[in-house]
Amino acid sequence: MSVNGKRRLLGAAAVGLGALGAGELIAATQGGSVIDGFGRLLADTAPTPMVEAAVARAGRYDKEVTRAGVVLGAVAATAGIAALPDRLRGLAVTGLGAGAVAAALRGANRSAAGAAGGIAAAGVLRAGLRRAPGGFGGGLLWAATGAGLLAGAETLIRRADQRHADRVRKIGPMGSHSPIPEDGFGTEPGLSPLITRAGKFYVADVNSRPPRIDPMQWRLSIGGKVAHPLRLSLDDLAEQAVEFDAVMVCVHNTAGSGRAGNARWLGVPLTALFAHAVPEPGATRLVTRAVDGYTISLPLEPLRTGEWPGYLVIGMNGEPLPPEHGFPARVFVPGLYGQYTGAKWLAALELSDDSHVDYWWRRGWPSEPIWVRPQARIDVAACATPGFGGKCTVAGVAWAPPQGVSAVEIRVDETDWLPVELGSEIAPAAWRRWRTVIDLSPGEHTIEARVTSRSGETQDGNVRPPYPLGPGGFHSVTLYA
Ligand SMILES: Nc1nc2c(c(=O)[nH]1)N[C@H]1C(S)=C(S)[C@@H](COP(=O)(O)O)O[C@H]1N2
Ligand SMILES: [Mo]
Repeated sequence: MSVNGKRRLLGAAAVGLGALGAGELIAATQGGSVIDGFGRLLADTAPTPMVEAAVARAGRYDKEVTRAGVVLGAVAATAGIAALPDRLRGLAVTGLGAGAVAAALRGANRSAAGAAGGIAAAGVLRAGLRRAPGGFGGGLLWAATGAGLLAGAETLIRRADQRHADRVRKIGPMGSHSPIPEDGFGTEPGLSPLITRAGKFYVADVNSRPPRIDPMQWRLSIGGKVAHPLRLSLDDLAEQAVEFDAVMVCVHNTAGSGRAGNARWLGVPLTALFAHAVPEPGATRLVTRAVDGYTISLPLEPLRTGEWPGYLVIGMNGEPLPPEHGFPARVFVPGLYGQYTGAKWLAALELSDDSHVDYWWRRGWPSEPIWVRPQARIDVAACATPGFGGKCTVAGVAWAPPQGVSAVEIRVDETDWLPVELGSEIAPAAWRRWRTVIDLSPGEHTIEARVTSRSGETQDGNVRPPYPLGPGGFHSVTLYA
């Protein structure tokens, strides 16, 4: 490519950054976001193998990586447009602009006003590309302005999210003031607390940022194939809520990773809701519908009878659900993986027949809910005098919801499995802490852990990827004794 050609592409890329910055800032003033919308578009349309690879690599930074990917993608797309023949360029700019508007309407905080950001981005893009960017200095100015506008937009969005989170917290305590549960282990450096604080609890969803739902306006509608449709406020729900302890696990939680958390939840038993709404004959599925257009559906019968105890959850660890964990309400059936257990940010519960098609099914995941595969995680593996061998502490958490954990064992260098001490069980569906002290010879050792559930199932060591039935394999760490 000629020097001029390269310069033109770089100049166009700079214009792209400027246009995106302008659009994002305008969208942010209207409560929306072009970038989050494009991120959601990506999550909704990327082929499943690509999503799986991205989740595996990005880990807990998946949202940041998605947003950065959108910015890079927009910049690359503008450079690509500049390389097009003149007659196609106008068309491509219009296409990208339309994409930006569609994206702004798609984000978790979909706002019609936010679409103004998309329109602005398209306008700036068109004008900027028409006038050949004025050489190196001009390109730099576009890029710097774009970066500045993006930073401004990010600040506005963060402030709005913070204000919303503060408002949610001010709703006040949710649940009894029952003391924090104890398992007899106290605190141990490096060992997960029995209850995962909201700020430490993993966040997994298809959005870049949580929707901001106004607690005063919000009502949950329970409808579809029911004899008595209901519309309930947060206060109505709080009256009937009970507390329960349970671990929530993402299907992407491979051995040893942190996509699992244990909390004291507050929720209305689904059996009580169904008793009020009265399902009609022909209702076979409970569709949990979120404000962001996401749905998860569950078979109705086991939930109606209580065979699977499910809850409409409104509180977490004594507080309202934080925005990122689904404020104002979510459905949770302990023992089912997060992506099957019910939607966060509920708009409606709908009883339907089998014709409903779920978000994940379209993406190739099984339609039957997947139960959490029992797993033991090693949080601590440390020796008193590294280099000299001797006493080493190994500790962690294990879960087997909903039946509960009956035993955890570890093994050193693939020798015999050894039992460990268990903390007391606060609830079968919750995680259980474990620890042991072993004597090791000086040098490097491999430690593995496995759990046995109360139903008698012992974790096997077969390594499986999360897709399509949940991950498998032992958590294994290397310890220098
Ligand atoms: N509305 C909505 N609900 C959702 C999701 C989502 O993307 N959108 N993701 C599900 C998945 S995959 C998981 S693992 C859990 C995660 O809940 P958490 O973020 O509170 O840990 O929420 C579930 N509920
Ligand atoms: Mo998940």
